[in-house]
Amino acid sequence: MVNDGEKAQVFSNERVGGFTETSLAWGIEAFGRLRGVDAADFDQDGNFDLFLTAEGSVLNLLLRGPAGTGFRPDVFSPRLLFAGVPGNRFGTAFADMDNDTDLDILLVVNEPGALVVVYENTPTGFQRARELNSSDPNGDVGSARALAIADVDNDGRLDVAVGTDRGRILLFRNESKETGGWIRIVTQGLRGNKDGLGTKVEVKAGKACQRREARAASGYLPQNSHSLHFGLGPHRAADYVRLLWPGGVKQIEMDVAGGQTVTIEELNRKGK
Ligand SMILES: [Ca+2]
Ligand SMILES: [Ca+2]
Ligand SMILES: [Ca+2]
Ligand SMILES: [Ca+2]
Repeated sequence: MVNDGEKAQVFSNERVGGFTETSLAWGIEAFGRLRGVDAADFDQDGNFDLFLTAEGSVLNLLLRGPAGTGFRPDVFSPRLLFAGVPGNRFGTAFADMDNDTDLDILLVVNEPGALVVVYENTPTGFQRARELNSSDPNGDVGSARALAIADVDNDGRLDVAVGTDRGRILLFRNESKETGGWIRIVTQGLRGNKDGLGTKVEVKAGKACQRREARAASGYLPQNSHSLHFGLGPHRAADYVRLLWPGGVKQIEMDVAGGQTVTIEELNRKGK
């Protein structure tokens, strides 16, 4: 959890109805003045990683997921860490914008000529790939704050909505020419958790094995589309989709065709 302009906190689910603060154990307590956060497994090693936006002269942070002892800074993407006008960085999201099976990073920067920048995930770190800016002829739309991801025109390419401090909502449609296959998963839980929030979803296609988690919100104030979007690169189907529901139920669907949104209902193990 990020508290606007303060330190981030980590709370561990004790599975007995309570949470304990464990910021110290995960090495998070050292980083102050943060604004936005997203968690995803960008390097596909099975551990969730964090990207945090910061205010003032504090650098943005890319932290690789816990390998036993806590999060550790990633040093391979210096331009991403320095990105944005100091004091004016807010929303962020991990998303596969080019459907090549790796997660890219979107970041509110509020630089002259760019409200948002897309950083592409490459073998040598995150590289600045493109800027999103308003083309509004009526002038200044304000400073970007929240950023949300959804495929609003359902063409398989993720689009971006941006909210500004003047109450404007800007929509940027993704019209990238060369994008790979894709599949989108909607989790539908049984009983109390109808949206299946907290479900871990793994999609395997060729060599790429991607993991996501069904969530309600992340970034800075927004809520992304609830569906989980996976780029498939050259593949047109997933070899399998594996789910771990919050209640512990495991489920696997084999050979799921891509190019579509697939709603997966939680298996009813109790038969009622
Ligand atoms: Ca990771
Ligand atoms: Ca990508
Ligand atoms: Ca890439
Ligand atoms: Ca789209």
